[in-house]
Amino acid sequence: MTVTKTAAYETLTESSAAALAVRLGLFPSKSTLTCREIGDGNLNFVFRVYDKEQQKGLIIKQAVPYAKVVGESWPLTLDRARIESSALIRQAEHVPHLVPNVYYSDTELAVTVLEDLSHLEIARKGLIDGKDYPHLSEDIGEFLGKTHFYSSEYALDPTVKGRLVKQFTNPDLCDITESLVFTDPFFDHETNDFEEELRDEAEDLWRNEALKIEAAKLKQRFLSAEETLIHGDLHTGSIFASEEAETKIIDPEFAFFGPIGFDIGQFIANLLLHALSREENRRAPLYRHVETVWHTFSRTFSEAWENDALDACKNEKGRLESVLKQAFEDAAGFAGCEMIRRTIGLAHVADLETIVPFSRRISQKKLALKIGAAFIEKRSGFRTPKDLIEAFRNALKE
Ligand code: SR1
Ligand code: MG
Repeated sequence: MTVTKTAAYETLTESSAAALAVRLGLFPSKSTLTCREIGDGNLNFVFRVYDKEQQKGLIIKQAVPYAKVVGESWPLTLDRARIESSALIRQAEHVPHLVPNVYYSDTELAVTVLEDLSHLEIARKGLIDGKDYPHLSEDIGEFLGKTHFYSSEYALDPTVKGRLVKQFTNPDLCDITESLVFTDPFFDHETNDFEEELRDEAEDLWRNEALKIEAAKLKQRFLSAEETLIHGDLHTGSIFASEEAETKIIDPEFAFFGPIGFDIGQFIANLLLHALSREENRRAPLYRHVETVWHTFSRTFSEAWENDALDACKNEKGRLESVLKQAFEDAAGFAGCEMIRRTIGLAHVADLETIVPFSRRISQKKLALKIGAAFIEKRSGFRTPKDLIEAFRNALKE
C-alpha cells in the first residue's frame, strides 16, 4: 500500500477517477475502463472503476470538503480520508479477513483506493430484502473483540497508545456524532427531522430532564473515555455481507479513541431498528444477532486479554469482568441514543422509512423512541443481551 501527497485537491469525476486508477498503475494504460459514481452515503464520493476484459474492479473513495447529506453549508475537513485509510490498515493487522484491502491512499486528494466488494451487499439492504446473514454477528463480534482489545491500553504500551490517540484525533467527525446522536434529538433542534405524527413523542423527550441528563452523561463517556480505537459509525450500512460467511466492515472514517461499548451499541441499535420493521415471527434472527455479537465480542476480547494483557491486575478476579460490564452498560445506553436519533434526528434508516403502511411506520417509530429511552434510562441494570431483548419485547407488549 502506498500513501502519497499530490499537489492539490480537486474533486474527481468519473473520467478523472478512471484516469487516476491508470496513473497509479492499478490498470494497464490500454484497458477499457468503465467508471460510475455509486456513493449513496452521507459524506463522500465513491467511484467504481471496472475493467470488463480482466473482470477486475476497484473502488476509489474521495472525501469532499462538506457533508454531502446536508450540502456545502456544512463544511468538513478532508482529514477523514487519512483517518479511514489508517484505521483500515490498523484493523487489517488483527482481522485482515474482515476489512477491505487498501491499495493506495492520498492525503491531499483525500482519496482511498480499496478492494472492490461488489460481490457482497450492504447488510442493511440485504436485511430489508429479507436476508438474515447467519454469520454476521459472529464476524462483527470477532472484529470488535480483536480490534478493540489490541488498540486498548490493556494491550499497548502507554507511549504507543498516546501516539495513536494523537494520530486518530478526529474532531470534525466526533462533533457530528456528538451533535447528531447525543445532543440534537434531545432538544428542539433544527437538524431534527420527523413526521408531525411524532411531535408529541418528540416533545415528551425534550421535556424529559432525567433522560436528557443520562444522554449528556453518555456523550461525556463518548468524548472522554479514550479506551480504544473504535470504528465510530458501525451501523448496518457500514457492513458488506453475504449469506455465505463473508463479512467486511467498511467506512471507519469516524474512527477515534473512544469507549469500547460504542460500536457494539450502534450495531445492536441498528439490528433492533431493523427488527421493528419485521413482524415478530421474523425477528428471531435479529435477537440471535444481538446475543451473538455480545458473546463473541466478550469471548474474543477475553481470550486476547488472557494471552496479551499488560494490565497489572490482569489476573485479579473481577478486573476483566469490570471492563466488560462497563462496556455492556455503555453499549446499552449508546444503542438507546442511536435508536432515538435514527428516528427523529438527522440521517434516518431505510429499515424504518420503508415500513408500509404509513400508520405502521409511525407506530414502529414511536416504539423505537420508547425502547431507545428505556435503554438509556435502565442501562445500569442490564447485564446480558437477553435483558436488552426482554426490554425490547416488553415495549412491544405495553
Ligand atoms: C452528516 S453525516 C450523518 C451521519 O452519516 C454517517 O453515517 C454517520 O452516522 C453520521 O451521523
Ligand atoms: Mg459511513
